[in-house]
Amino acid sequence: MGSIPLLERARGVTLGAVFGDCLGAEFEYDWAVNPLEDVIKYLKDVQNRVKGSNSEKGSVLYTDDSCMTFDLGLSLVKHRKFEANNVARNFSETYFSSSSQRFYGGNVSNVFIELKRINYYGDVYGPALQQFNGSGSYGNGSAMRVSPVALFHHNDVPNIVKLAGEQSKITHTHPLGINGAILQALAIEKALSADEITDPVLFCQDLLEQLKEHTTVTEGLGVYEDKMKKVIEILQQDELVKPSTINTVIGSGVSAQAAVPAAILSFLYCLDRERIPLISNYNGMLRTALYSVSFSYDSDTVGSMACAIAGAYYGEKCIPDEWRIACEGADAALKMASDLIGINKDTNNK
Ligand code: R7I
Ligand code: MG
Ligand code: MG
Repeated sequence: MGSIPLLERARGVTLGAVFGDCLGAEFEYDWAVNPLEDVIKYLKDVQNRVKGSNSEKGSVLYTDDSCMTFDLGLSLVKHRKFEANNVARNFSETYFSSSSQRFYGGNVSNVFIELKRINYYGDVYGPALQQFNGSGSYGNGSAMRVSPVALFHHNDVPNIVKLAGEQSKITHTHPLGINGAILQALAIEKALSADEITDPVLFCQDLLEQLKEHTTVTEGLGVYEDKMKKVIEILQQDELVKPSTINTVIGSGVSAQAAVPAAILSFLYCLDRERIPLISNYNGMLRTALYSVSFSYDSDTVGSMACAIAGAYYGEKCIPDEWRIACEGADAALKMASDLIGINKDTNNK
């Protein structure tokens, strides 16, 4: 994969994030008898629809995952640095202008209401601290939107970790929420920097080591240690691991400690083309997308995070043209990646 240019891979990250969200939104909490077959059918149906029509551009809508990714990424592009108050404003204003169609998390709206009340002024980290009687949210909402951080600070792991954590704290202050966002950002960065991943187990071990080395939030790290151990056990199994097993062993629901490891597993599990015979004729990006979405709990979010990691490795061209046309926000996502990588290059050249 080393031959794929950085820009193509960076654009694969943001397009992947939107693609996984759009594909997965159809299957959120949709328990089917044959989930993988259903996702394959939907993937093809949309492709056929686009081929037969000129009016399908942007017809598959994204959800809060992409809303918040744009809110964060476009603020980084505009200010060329992290401005917490501006990011808080973007999160909240987008929510109030579109919440009913975007399926935001159940409790995060309280943060947006309070941020609006203080007019995004002063301590914008305060409202999130009040969530869940003061323990903060461990929802996956701060991990699902983190991909711009890996592009903005590409090649700079300490700053990726710092910014992934800071942006989390605007809405998610629970240690599991913060470390989930950091782990997801590190996974994207690692995939973006990898020539060829020949040892998925080592990839997992390195990721966990990076998280432990760089995070300043040590509480609850054991939860991620346990989860990543389970991811490794699944990667080491010879027999096919069904989506239902992932749901039991790792989880794929709304918590960061389920969704982030599930996304990482999806990408790594599908590196081997032959592993899941039903999808062995698809490219690595699509294998990841189909498998991650088939877990069918928080499928838009697991799909979005898995495809952001896969996009970093395989690049933007692995996403079919028809889906690039169908996904709402695809062009904006590609432009955002180009802008973020441009800033990253400028910063590194200084
Ligand atoms: O994390 P968040 O932004 O939600 C993101 C998810 C993604 O799947 C999106 O696609 C969207 O569908 O929602 O929103 P939060 O409201 O902070 O957290 C989501 C849910 O996680 C909450 O509604 C709770 O059910 C659960 N949760 C908790 N439950 C108990 N105790 C999060 N933190 C806690 C907690 O501390
Ligand atoms: Mg969503
Ligand atoms: Mg979701």
